[in-house]
Order: sequence, then C-alpha cells, then structure tokens
Amino acid sequence: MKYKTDTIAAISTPTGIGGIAVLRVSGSKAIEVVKPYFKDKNISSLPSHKATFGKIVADNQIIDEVVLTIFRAPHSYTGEDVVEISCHGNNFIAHRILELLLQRSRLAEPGEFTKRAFLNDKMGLTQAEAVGDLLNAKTKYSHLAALQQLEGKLHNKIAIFLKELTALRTKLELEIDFQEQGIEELERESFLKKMQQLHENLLELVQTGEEGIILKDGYRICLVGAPNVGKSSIFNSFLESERAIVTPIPGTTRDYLEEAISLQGYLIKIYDTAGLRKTNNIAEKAGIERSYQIIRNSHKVLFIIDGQENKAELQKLEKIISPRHILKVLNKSDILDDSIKENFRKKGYIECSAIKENGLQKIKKAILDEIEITPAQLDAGLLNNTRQIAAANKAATAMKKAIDSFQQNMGAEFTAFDLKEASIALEEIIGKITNDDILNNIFRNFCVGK
Ligand SMILES: Nc1nc2c(ncn2[C@@H]2O[C@H](COP(=O)(O)OP(=O)(O)OP(=O)(O)O)[C@@H](O)[C@H]2O)c(=O)[nH]1
Ligand SMILES: [Mg+2]
Repeated sequence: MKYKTDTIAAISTPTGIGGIAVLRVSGSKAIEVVKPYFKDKNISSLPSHKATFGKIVADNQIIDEVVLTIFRAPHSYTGEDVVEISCHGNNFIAHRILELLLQRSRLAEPGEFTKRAFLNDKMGLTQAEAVGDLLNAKTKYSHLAALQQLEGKLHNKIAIFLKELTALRTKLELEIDFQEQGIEELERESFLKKMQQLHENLLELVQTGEEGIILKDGYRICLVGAPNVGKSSIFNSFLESERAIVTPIPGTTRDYLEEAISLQGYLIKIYDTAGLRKTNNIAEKAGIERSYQIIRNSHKVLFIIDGQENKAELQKLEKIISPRHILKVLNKSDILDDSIKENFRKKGYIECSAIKENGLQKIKKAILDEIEITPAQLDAGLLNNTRQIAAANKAATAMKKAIDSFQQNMGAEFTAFDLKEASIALEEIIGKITNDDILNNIFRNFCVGK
C-alpha cells in the first residue's frame, strides 16, 4: 500500500458535550502545524510524553485553555510525530481548533491513525482489527477477546505456524539440493507426521473462528412456535423489560423484534417472531415469512410449546435447520401438570416459565453450555472475522495439498510450493502480505480520529 506521508488531524472524541475533547495530529509536520497557535511555549522544544498546559490563540483571540502532549516518532501510536490537544469538551471549541489545524494539515480518513500504526509496524493487522473490535465491544467477553487480540495473542499464534512451515520448507529445499542422495524412509515418515499435525492444527485454528465470531458479534437465538405459547413473554423475561406486546390473543406478534443482552458476559442477540400457523391475513403471513428468515440465520432456535406438541411445525423446522440447532422448550411450566411435564421431559424438552422468577434458568444454562469458552481457549487467540477465517481455510487447503503431493511422491518442488502457498495465506492474516482493498475495507469501518 502506498503510504501517505502528509500530516493528518482529527477530533478523536465523540461529538457532544463532555469533560474534555481530544484532537490528534500525526505526521512529520505535526509539531509545526500546532506551533503557531500554542502561545505560551515554543512547542518544538517540549519534551516527549509530557503534558503541558497552555492556550490556543488565533488572531490574538484565546480559543481555549488546553493541555498539549507531544509524542515524538517513533514512540507514538502511529509511529510518527503526534501532538494531542485536550480542550474543553465542547463541539464548537473542538471544531474551531480543528479548523486552525487543517490550515496546514489534512482531515484524517476513518481509521487512518491506526492504519499508519499498522503501516509503520507499530502493530500487526490482527491487532489493528482488534482496535476496532475494542471500540465496539459491549460485553465482558467481547471486550476480553478484543483485548487479547490487541495484545497480539492471535498474531503470535500465526507467527508460530509460519515458523513451523518455514522449517518444513527448509528441509525440503535441502532435499532438492541433494536430490541424488535421496531421503531416508524414516525421515520421510516423521516429515509426513509433522505436516499432518500442522494440518490438524490449522483446521483447529479455522474452528476457533466460530467461537471468535460469537464472542464478538453475539450468539443469535430466535424464539419460535405456535401463536400464544409465550414467545414474547420469554423474550421480555430475557430482557427484564416489557419490550414486546403480550396478550392472550393468538397472533399478537407480527413483525420480529431484535434485542441484544449480556448473558454472564456473553453477547446474545435474541429475536421474538410471529407465531407459526396457517393464515390468510397478509400482514401475519409476511411476519411468518420473516420468522423463517430469522430461523435460518440463528445459532439456536428455541422451539416453544405450551403443553401441546406441534409435530408438523417441528418437522418443518428440522428440514430447515439441523436438529442440533434446535432447543425444545416447554413453557408455562407453572400451570402444567407434573404428568405432562414428565411426558415432554422424556421427549427432550426443557421446562421454563416466562412469568416465574428465575423461570428461564434451564434455558440459560443450556445456552451457556454451548457458548462458554475456557480462559485457555481465549488466551490461545481466536480468529474472529471472515477475512481471517477465509485465509486460514486457504492455508489448511494448501497444507492438505502439500501432504497429498508428498504422499504421491510428486517431487519435493511440488510440496515446497504448496507449503509456500500455506505460508502466504497465513501471512495475509497478520498483514505481512496484503492488498489495498483489504486494508481499506478494514479501516473504513473505524471512526474518524482513531
Ligand atoms: N401461566 C403462564 N402464562 C404465560 C406464560 N408465558 C406466557 N403466558 C401467557 O400466555 C399468553 C400469550 O403470551 P405471549 O407471550 O403473547 O405469546 P406469544 O407466543 O408471543 O404469542 P403470539 O405473539 O401471538 O405468537 C399471555 O396471556 C401470557 O401472559 C407462562 O410461563 N406461564
Ligand atoms: Mg408474541
């Protein structure tokens, strides 16, 4: 990627009134850009990483009292000279100062400070992505996962894979050099084993993507079932608020509702849907169609009944999604006879009551059992977006090709080529090899000033 070296500036704090607002300037001319407006001291001679109090003045008019900090290259967020100005948290003041700065600099693009940090080797690509995730994290575990990635857990894991791949390739290249001497059978076997182990580990890495995405973007649960079984009541009980309309009239919910909650620190996206039944009502029909869209897009579908098993609907559901994604729930346990409950328990239903305190405990436990992640798993580094997962998949496929070419004795050159492919795919993950489109895509989603 072509590196733009001009000096950039932006307001780094959100708009609105607050205690302070922070402006950031980065680039070789950062100090010169600010210098004419900071009246009290010559900022060229200020030490790095030290806060200095002073005034921003333009045309002999004081604009604000500020605290200014210089971070000299390369010891700054971007790796360039950076000046940060903390002014009073007022939009008008922050924009006045920004206007002054922009007379000698350019407004930063979204994520451009972090992009420069990446291009200046201050952080790898997975860490730059983690900055974005950290800004968006809403629950304990999405926060923790972003922090681990920012610390470089995933980066380091990929670096180890790359080292192992290089070691294998080096061995093969030696063999190419000394081809006439041949390679001993025993060595061939241990070499093959190493490749197979690496292939397995790469497949495991791909698997971590599923957990990583759930931690970051949430586990999607949808509540489905016949009208009146209590879907909206369960939805409200999850949210601990009267979000959805609940009435004894079947067909109350038409359009689906979506809310996010934190279940013991895990982000859960929960959907209430229109009750499934045959109907001629156009609005209800459209609602039911949407229910099916949500079902297809969910990690877990809670199939809810209130004492009567709707076999036809359950069978229909099992045709759309695999039974392992369905959790069968018997609601209204507070008013059902023990014999009915026992009967459904045998059929694999778990009980709940939307109106009793702690009535959702068993459902919550079942959900947590599926998504809970051990500290060790989290610590090992997880893939957490489709870009990373696609690249890891490519690496695993190339590794499989390497094993095949080796087993078929196609020649060391072929195997070495496949191993190189695997390395290239992994290097894409950490940004050693990458293209402008991928980078622009990543940073486009950041806010200006980060
Ligand atoms: N006793 C008891 N009543 C419940 C329970 N859950 C829901 N109800 C009642 O059942 C009726 C229907 O509840 P809703 O939550 O609107 O049902 P729904 O499945 O969303 O219905 P539709 O939106 O029409 O598909 C209401 O009168 C609720 O008060 C429960 O656990 N126990
Ligand atoms: Mg409803």
